[in-house]
Amino acid sequence: MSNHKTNFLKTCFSQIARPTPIWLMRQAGRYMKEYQAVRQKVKFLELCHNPQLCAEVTLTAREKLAVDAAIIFADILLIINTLGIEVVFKEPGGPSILTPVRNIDQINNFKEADVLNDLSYVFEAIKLAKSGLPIDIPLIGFAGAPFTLFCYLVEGGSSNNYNLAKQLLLSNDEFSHKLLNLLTQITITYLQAQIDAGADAIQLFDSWIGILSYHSFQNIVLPYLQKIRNAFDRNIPFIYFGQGASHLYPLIKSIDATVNSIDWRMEIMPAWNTLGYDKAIQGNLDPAILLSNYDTIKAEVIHILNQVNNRPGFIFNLGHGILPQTPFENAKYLVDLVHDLTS
Ligand code: 1CP
Repeated sequence: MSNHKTNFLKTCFSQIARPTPIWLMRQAGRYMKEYQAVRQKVKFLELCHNPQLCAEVTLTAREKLAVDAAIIFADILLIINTLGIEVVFKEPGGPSILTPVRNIDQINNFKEADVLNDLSYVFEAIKLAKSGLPIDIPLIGFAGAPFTLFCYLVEGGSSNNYNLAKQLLLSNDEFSHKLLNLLTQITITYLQAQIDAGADAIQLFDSWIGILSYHSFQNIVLPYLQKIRNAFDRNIPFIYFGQGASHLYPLIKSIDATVNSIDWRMEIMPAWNTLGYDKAIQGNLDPAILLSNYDTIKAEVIHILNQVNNRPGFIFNLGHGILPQTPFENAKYLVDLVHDLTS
């Protein structure tokens, strides 16, 4: 971690910092014309495998928005290549795994993961992005959480309800624990290598965790999340994002993340109260608000800031990824407004 304590890093540790730091989940993406121009030239996976381009896309989004942190351009599904599983990104349609994983023999036949070597292009991209960032702007590394990766592996892609993944999780202990354990191990190696390459903070994306009941989450998945968290130095901010997970907050609190990143479904203060005021919180503007107009955006931002009421440890963000149809001006307006209102 850089010694230079930036607003973002200070806020992760609940220290006073003004103005309020802001970055936007999925800030490099389709809504930005510079990103579209890169994607005209290369397919998504080619982009991911090209460290120069990943660094460029990371830095451009950071600069154009003037946000307080950059997030390395990559994808949560790249890691499954280390197991010998191929994923393609359809346009449109999203990720697709050619051979979904549904029985234990498949797990036994996975390639032995060589995370450092197989994902070297990500670490290279981190080094390049770091060297291009201003000294006071940190870089966030990230990975998908074990259950969210489990969902994609079992279903073979996106799903409306992840019922198949849930069915296997709840009915086949041997399969589930074998897969979750493996995903946990490679995720720890992956995130540590991102830190070693220069990432100042790490975020774990658990996009589909909200489909689990309190009891299933507690019994089956939570120990893996605790294991990942405990593998990291407490001086590196560890951010956990669970989507649709407000019913799980009493358990998520026990992960002891430095920062809890929350979606837009619940008001921020009751969420913070449950997750613990001693931990920082990140969120939680509904990304759909950015499809409206300046007046509506302003009213929602004021609503959030009024509740937070200058309590230290608040990082402004969206409650989920920015939508591809978002007008760039609206995203920029949001960032400038949060800075203006809190400086
Ligand atoms: O250019 C394109 O058409 C591809 C769209 C795209 C992009 C821009 C995908 C495919 N992935 C990404 C990059 C990405 N993915 C980033 C870096 C960009 C940035 O933040 O600046 C990050 C952090 C992710 C993380 C990610 N990928 C998540 C977790 C966050 C979330 O949105 O919940 C998930 C679930 C994915 C899987 C994935 N990859 C791509 C898509 C369209 C999806 C979502 C599919 C689905 O909804 O199931």
